[in-house]
Amino acid sequence: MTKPRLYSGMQPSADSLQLGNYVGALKPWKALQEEHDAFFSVVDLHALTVPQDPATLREKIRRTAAQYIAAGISPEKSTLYVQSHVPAHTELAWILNTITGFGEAGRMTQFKDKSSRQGADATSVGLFAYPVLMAADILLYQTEVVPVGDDQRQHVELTRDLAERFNSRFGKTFTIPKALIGGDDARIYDLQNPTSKMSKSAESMAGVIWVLDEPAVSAKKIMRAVTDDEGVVAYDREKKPGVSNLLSIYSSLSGRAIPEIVAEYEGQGYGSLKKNLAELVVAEFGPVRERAHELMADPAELDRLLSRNADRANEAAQTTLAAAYDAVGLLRRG
Ligand code: AQP
Repeated sequence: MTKPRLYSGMQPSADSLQLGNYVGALKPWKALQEEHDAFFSVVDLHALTVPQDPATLREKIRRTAAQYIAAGISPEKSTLYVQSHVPAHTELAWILNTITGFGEAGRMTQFKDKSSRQGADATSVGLFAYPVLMAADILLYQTEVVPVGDDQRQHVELTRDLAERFNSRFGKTFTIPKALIGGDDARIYDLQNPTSKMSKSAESMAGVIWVLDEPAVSAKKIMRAVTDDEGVVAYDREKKPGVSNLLSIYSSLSGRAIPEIVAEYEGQGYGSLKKNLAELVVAEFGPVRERAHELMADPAELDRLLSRNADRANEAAQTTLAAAYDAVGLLRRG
């Protein structure tokens, strides 16, 4: 029996991925690749929707790919490639742009958030069209399952709407994908600002745990995480966002349920919870960091591996792109 097709990606927008990317994406991807025909992309074209430094972007793309592999994404079991190596992404995005309403794209909350933070002058058409490129990413592979964080739910809904619209106007061309959204526990918040999600582009790095951080640096950040004055280890997102976030991280890395962890730390202050969590993070990321550095030490081999995977992705993508071009009535090259 063929495995269901799965697609997901991450932006190479920093030197290292952060703990939220690891818990919310990489860890579930690793498990999902066993039961799916998975495509995992380093979505470099998406990263260009906000300013990037050309001198460092190339390196960030390699580093992101290396971290995928180091965290357990297998380039043999899965197709692990760089988005810009498969031109069909932007070609299909153009077709989808022509069936996307201006108002519809303008309602995307991520666009509204990012554009209001940046101001109108710094906001590009690329940022506006980001969700349409994401729809193309997904639809190109006849994807059934899209594992993403809750913040991406609206974009997958738009993808479904565009696929249904295209199929009803031009005939069945695309599979209608479904989002696979992690639970609330899978969302990780900034350690210094525990009501904002942990993010690669956070204003301050003090509350962000990087996968490639030195162990002592990660441990220090955890020991300094914002909590509250109560001194009671309990899970309550509203009243105790800092402690609840530490518990979520603990639970997702240890695989243990939150109530069990709460019971273990009953009657103890936050110190021992933080100390043990720091040890967990260091133990989890140590081997990932080591493997990522090994891979990054041989960029030529990493590039070859990405190129082989891009060939596989190109093959699958070309079939869908040709079908979409035919459906809208473009002339095939003779
Ligand atoms: N804090 C988080 N908790 C859980 N999951 C998270 N993800 C990101 N942050 C958290 C998940 O990581 C995947 C890749 O995200 P992305 O790189 O495409 O962009 P993002 O979601 O915007 O992540 P960042 O780190 O905040 O990047 P920047 O700063 O570049 O925008 C997604 O599946 C996401 O849900």
